[in-house]
Amino acid sequence: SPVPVKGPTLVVGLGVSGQAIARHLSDRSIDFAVADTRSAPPGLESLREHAPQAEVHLGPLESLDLSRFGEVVLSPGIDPRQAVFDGVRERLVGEIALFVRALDERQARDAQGKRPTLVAITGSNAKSTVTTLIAQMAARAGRDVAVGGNLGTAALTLLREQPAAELYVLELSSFQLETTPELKADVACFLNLSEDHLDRHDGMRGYQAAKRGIFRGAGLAVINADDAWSWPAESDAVARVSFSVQLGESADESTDEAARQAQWCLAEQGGTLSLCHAESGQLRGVMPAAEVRLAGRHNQANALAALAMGTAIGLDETAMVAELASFVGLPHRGELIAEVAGVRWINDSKGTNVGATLAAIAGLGPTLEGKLILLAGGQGKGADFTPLAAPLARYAREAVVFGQDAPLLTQALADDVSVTPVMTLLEAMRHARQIAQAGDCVLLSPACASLDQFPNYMARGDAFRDWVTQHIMPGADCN
Ligand code: UMA
Ligand code: ADP
Repeated sequence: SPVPVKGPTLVVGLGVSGQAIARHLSDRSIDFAVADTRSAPPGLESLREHAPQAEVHLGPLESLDLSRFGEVVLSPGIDPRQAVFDGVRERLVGEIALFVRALDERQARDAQGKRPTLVAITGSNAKSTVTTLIAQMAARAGRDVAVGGNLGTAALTLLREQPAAELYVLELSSFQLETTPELKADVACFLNLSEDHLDRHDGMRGYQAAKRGIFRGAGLAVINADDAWSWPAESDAVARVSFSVQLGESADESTDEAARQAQWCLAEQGGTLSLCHAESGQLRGVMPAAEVRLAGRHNQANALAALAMGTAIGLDETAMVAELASFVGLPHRGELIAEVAGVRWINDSKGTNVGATLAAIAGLGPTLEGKLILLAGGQGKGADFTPLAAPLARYAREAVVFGQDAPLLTQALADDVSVTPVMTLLEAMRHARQIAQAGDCVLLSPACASLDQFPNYMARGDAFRDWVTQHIMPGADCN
């Protein structure tokens, strides 16, 4: 769509996205300025190198006259609801809007009107896992695939560095989707929704509405039959395929009916629990569930989502199954660090909200001979921790809670499970070592952000891995 107002483009934010946006505009000789509220944003030096002519504004946006700009392109870390944008609201877009426009332009230039395939994934949890999985399936099936978005490499950087890719796979956050007028994905997958980022969205409904943006202009919606929050709105007229890991009846009638109708599901095939595909009323086993390398029921859901997407874009099933049998997952997501004296130590530091930690407990709990020792805590972002109480009562020996919101966790859990509050992750690990018995699993899945005690979730997971490697693994000292 054409830019409505004349004037240079304003790029807001100079992080990973802002730098990619600036490059993209430079490449097209589009006149632009950059603003960042930070005094020393990460991309400043590189911008001065490749676009020395660009005007740069650092500090509060209020001191900038926004009316002299045309389009205003926001980085995802910038909240578009801020009053400072009131006068330019209809001119706000995000990086992904520019990405879609570039695909449009490319298609218009192509002699055959060809357009690369776009697969997009959103949800509160499992985005990175499923995005990586579908991209690796595609690579294994021989596709020239580019993968990124919220996962790490900005979408516009992919376009620049892999311009000839036939398939773009993007992980998209609610922040990226709310500034994308129409994504036009060939396949748009909404994995699940649970409380997160409620500080940036107007409650669960607002958060859901932002994520539903993934369906705008989509060819096919891949949705979770077991999570009604992931379903398109009535007004989203879009074809859909769904996946389910529900076995039998549940407490929720609306998802019961949806689960029965899911095209991708779990079922017994010849006495073996299998990932199955229902085609024209016939259920066919695609692979035994136990052969999916990633552990737990939640990862079987992820596998089904990837199969649904891969099938929709015509990937070879043998390649997809081979990938599912070998993909060991990403670091910090249910990552097995050690198994010593019958005790497994698992790093799920990316479990930064209650939904992720619930999935990890429900996924691992039933597989244990012993009990779970959960290490949780940090910044809870205002979430309600009480949903953790019932699964912990069932599977846990103890919850060891640390960090800023340890008192809130204790309050929410102590009636149902034994809780030990400590100050730090280090103390939590030491305590876990003392109480663990053979058959147990020590699970770091904090249900919280790490920022009170660590630079990010990766540093938190690294601290866990390093300590386990040094103090638990054979040959380690015993301090
Ligand atoms: N910031 C300012 N002032 C500014 C601009 C940014 O203070 O003017 C702050 C933001 O509030 C934020 C930080 O700087 O705390 C980074 O913001 P950004 O918009 O510059 O972020 P990028 O570096 O462009 O990275 C973004 C995504 N980050 C966010 O959405 C916050 C990255 O996802 C993503 O990998 C990258 O684009 C490429 O697409 C990270 C993330 O944490 C991993 N995402 C959230 C999540 O997964 O939960 C949504
Ligand atoms: P995201 O990119 O959405 O944060 P990740 O793939 O990084 O997702 O995984 C984040 C967390 O979600 C991990 O802690 C993981 O254990 C948990 N998780 C994985 N699969 C699921 C699922 N199907 N439902 C809920 N949580 C899940």
